[in-house]
Amino acid sequence: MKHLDTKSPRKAMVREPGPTLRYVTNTDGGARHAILIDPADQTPEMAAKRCMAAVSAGSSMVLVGGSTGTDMDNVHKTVVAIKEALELVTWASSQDSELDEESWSVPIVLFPAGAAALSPSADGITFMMLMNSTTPKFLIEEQLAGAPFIRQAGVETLPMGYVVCAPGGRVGEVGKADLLEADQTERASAYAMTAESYGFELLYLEAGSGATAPVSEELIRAARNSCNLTLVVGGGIRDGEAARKAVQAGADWIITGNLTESFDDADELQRVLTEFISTMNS
Ligand code: 1GP
Repeated sequence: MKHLDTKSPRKAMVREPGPTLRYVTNTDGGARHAILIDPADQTPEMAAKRCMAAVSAGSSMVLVGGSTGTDMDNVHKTVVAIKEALELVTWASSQDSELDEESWSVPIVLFPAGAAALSPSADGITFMMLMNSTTPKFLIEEQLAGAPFIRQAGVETLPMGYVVCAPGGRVGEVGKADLLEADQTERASAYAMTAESYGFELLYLEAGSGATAPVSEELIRAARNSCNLTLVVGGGIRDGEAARKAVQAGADWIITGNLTESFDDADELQRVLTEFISTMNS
């Protein structure tokens, strides 16, 4: 094998993990919760209000995205509104020794349907391959279309394998996914090994937004035992007990979308999520 000259300019191009990837993959403190905001379902103001409630309840990341109805305009406006709200409270807490500045400083990460729904203002993007899609569109084409914009904007990429499990919902349909059934543990293992071999850092097991049943514990456990990736689980998780089961099976991150969107009142949402996160980690 030919060795690279260490003085070559290529050496300078070796990419170190950025701050968002380091934050997301640091699992020392146990499992964490992230709120998923779909810009097609709410105004940027309502999104910001829900995020503030979620972060004060202990959520550790904001994902922004949705399978349908998102575009550059609504995604960007939503990211900016959330960012401004969180920055304001981070600044306020830096002026007040009673408040914890760190806990407000959570990343806003794009979770895009494709290259046409991005924002240059996000802290990161789940740069993903929908690994069990049957169409090149979600295996490589959207990624090719989006990469130049992402590089130009300087948005940090979080390399992620994305696997849609039954029932799969809208994302399963749109993504033309060959769904993993609840007992297909060997397939889950193979996807986990493949994701790790590709050099991805995260693996997301998705049951689909609003799924009637979340990803099975068997699939989560099979993936957990087959790789060292940061394991993200979402879709159909409506209460802390379901989240706790996913965490016990090996999930590092629990994502909820619908649960959060069912509350307009910030105080109520904060109460529900505080309880959710406490049960999840019990
Ligand atoms: C969807 O996994 C997420 O991509 C969240 O699903 O809306 O069912 O919480 P829910």
